[in-house]
Amino acid sequence: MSGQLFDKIIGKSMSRRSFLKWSGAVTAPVVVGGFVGKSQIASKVMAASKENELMNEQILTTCSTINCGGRCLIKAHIKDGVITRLSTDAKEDKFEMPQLRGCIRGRGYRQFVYNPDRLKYPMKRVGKRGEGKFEQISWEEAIDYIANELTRITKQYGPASRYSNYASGHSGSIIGAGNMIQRLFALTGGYLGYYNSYSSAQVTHATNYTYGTTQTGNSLDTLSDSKLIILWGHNPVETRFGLTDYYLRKAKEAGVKIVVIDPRQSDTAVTLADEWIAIAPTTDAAMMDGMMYVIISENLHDQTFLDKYCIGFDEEHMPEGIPTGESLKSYILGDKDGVPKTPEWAEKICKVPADIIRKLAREYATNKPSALMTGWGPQRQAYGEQYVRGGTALAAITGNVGIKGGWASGTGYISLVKTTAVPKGKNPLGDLSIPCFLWTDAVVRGTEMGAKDGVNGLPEGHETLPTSIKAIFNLAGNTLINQHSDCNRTAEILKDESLAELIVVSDVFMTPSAKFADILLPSNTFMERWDIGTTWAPSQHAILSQQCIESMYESKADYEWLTMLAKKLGIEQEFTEGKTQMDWIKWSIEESRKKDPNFPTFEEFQKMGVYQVSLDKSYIAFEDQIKDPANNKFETPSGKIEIFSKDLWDMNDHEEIPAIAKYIPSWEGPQDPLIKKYPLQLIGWHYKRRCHSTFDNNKWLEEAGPQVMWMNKKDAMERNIKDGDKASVFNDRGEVHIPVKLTNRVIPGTVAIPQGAWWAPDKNGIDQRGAINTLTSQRPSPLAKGNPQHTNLVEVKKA
Ligand SMILES: Nc1nc2c(c(=O)[nH]1)N[C@H]1C(S)=C(S)[C@@H](COP(=O)(O)OP(=O)(O)OC[C@H]3O[C@@H](n4cnc5c(=O)[nH]c(N)nc54)[C@H](O)[C@@H]3O)O[C@H]1N2
Ligand SMILES: Nc1nc2c(c(=O)[nH]1)N[C@H]1C(S)=C(S)[C@@H](COP(=O)(O)OP(=O)(O)OC[C@H]3O[C@@H](n4cnc5c(=O)[nH]c(N)nc54)[C@H](O)[C@@H]3O)O[C@H]1N2
Ligand code: SF4
Ligand SMILES: [Mo]
Repeated sequence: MSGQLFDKIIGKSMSRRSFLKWSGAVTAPVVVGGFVGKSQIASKVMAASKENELMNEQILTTCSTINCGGRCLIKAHIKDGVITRLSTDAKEDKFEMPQLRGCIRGRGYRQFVYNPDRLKYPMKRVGKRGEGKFEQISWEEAIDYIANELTRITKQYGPASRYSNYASGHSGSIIGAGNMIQRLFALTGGYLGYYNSYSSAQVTHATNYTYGTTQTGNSLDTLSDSKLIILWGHNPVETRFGLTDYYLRKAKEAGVKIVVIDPRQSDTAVTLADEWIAIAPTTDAAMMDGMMYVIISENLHDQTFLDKYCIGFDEEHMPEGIPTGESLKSYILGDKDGVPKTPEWAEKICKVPADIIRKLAREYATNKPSALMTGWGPQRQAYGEQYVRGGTALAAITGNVGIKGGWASGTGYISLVKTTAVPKGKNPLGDLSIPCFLWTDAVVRGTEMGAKDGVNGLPEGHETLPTSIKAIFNLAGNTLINQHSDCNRTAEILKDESLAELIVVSDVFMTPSAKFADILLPSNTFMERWDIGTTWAPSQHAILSQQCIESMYESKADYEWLTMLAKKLGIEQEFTEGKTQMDWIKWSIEESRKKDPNFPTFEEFQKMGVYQVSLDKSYIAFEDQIKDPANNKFETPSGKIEIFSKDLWDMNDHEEIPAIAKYIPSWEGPQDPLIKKYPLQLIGWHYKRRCHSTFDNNKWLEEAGPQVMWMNKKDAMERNIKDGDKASVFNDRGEVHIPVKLTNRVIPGTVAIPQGAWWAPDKNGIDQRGAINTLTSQRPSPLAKGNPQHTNLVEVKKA
């Protein structure tokens, strides 16, 4: 290896001896970032495991704390302080207590931890913002700089100018980086908070308006009790959603019919579905309206259920003071607007043939119990709220709520294992917060943003935020640019040093966001520290994320350097309460044991690795409300399922925020006149080869899932594009160059780019990697103020 390359890989602060010690851990050609053939990998891995059998290796159970949809048991095989290989859960697989087996991303974790491109020491920007030019500094210098700048900015603009950006790279844990910086802010005057997530803003708001809670999921064992499962814009074979993919497989084995509705024939559609229904993006609510028309006009709805548990289905069950003609039934039948929402009406919009809509509606209404599970892809849309409300309305009018084998639709959250996170503390600025998606606006025009922009908790007498954001802490996230919409606009905002005056980034790699840092800090990874990993949405287990190796290079856990910063600011004791990261883990375990006596002690947890709830008894959302309504009200204002929400009605924006679920033609949807200029709809999806942008730099995973754009053969032929051609994808916001995969797995008129590739603009600003957010919009959805990142119109030509 040349000396120069060696320096690049290890940085200055690591000795050649310690480099050699761990470099043997990964197959050498991969370490240096080169391509390695499959057979070569296989033979190396085999040789390595044979060797390990002969030697004394230590095996530690652990798990990641990235936001990947799952949370699996990983066993790190360690020899001389080096992880030589990984294996996963191999216990007996039982329906009530399944194996927690790692996916392909998890099998590649060593390529994350032992990647030569890791950030190795703290750095300070020397070039212009975003140029990516830095010089090495010491941790002390970094902490001094941050402390001084934070103090100056707080004096000059007040604590509301300090913001911790949404970042999910260290989440599903008890001591996440984002929470810890907010804890530090809270102890030093306060901060501007955020609500929502990039994942589920629209679904969370819409579900709450229907059910008064987001906890609408059943335990997943119940899927095998369904007669029909409709996976609407839901792709758990790639996205996991806890153990959803596992229990769907079990349901399929039990003979349950599965239908997938998606513009793409997703991996779930290929591997689990009996039927794939291709739909035009942004038009799901129209198809749902069409289904409701069939159900109502053929008298297949569950009137008894509606009368007893719901409000707003028909004119006889409306809240007081609402004019006639505003019920769901009136809208569907077209009583007021003269437009019955027939399957034929829907077909023209959503491209699904009317007879298929009719057939699915009948099947869903007459095969009880059935589960209509709405994924979150279609809610990450301009009017995603309507799709969610439509799903819950369908579940309610067919009486599929609160029964085993049914599914209430909506968010689908359920939490059977409760862990206790390190408290963020109380923000002295109270509830002052913005929807996380509007942070770029809060940098540019914070002082103009008020309630209509979704700002919460404004102090009395204030109509708008007291200041724009001036200090951004982006810890364990890539939403500073890559995962936020409209990279080009975001870059312009960040480059302007008169707007945000301090940007601190902590990451493992030089990501597109990291390049915009003023101070860039090297984080260690989950393998190098202690935590507790909790599962995703339907949560059934927690895993002790054990430290397996020492922190590499000069990297630190975010909690460690935040403790240094707290000390500098004179609040170390308040911040740490005298606890190390490990002490907090033990504290959390004791707190969790107070809530759940079955929660293991630290020693038990270390032995077991995982605390998993056995599904001997099913959990069904709203079971009590349905069985005993007199004593169990829904948590909505009316105490019923709100098919019509008076709260929404009172917002007085009936066009964009209707009180019932309605199809609203989307901007940048098929009915937007802009489609003449940009005739193709563009969506993204959460790809199996990445966790968002995490692992984009993993060569092994690129082999498993290359970054290509799906395009229907018909659209490609019209543009003279062949399979593998590089295409230019563009709209008014930007341009992306990406190879094309010709396929009939995507509906004509729609192209699909997997989200999360690292934005790589060339000197003309054209992204060369296939980063979809070059093309997405910062316009929020009306109710939730959520990200509409699957709502885009583009044109494509040969590059
Ligand atoms: N492999 C992997 N798994 C992940 C993640 C990851 O990055 N990688 N991320 C995790 C996180 S944080 C989240 S929030 C979840 C996200 O979970 P989801 O939001 O459910 O995932 P998406 O892939 O965005 O969307 C699901 C499906 O919706 C489809 N879709 C898009 N637009 C429309 C539409 O208008 N109508 C219909 N019917 N379908 C549409 C997409 O083609 C996709 O197949 O995934 C989690 N799991
Ligand atoms: N177009 C489009 N955009 C989307 C989406 C979409 O569907 N379409 N989905 C949205 C969704 S659902 C989400 S949740 C967001 C996710 O967006 P982000 O929250 O930004 O998630 P990642 O892209 O995974 O970035 C996590 C970063 O944390 C770093 N990291 C990993 N471990 C650690 C650690 O221990 N410490 C530190 N300091 N850093 C660490 C990783 O290297 C990575 O750079 O993206 C959103 N953006
Ligand atoms: S990336 Fe997520 S789903 Fe894959 S092994 Fe890790 S925790 Fe499991
Ligand atoms: Mo997400």
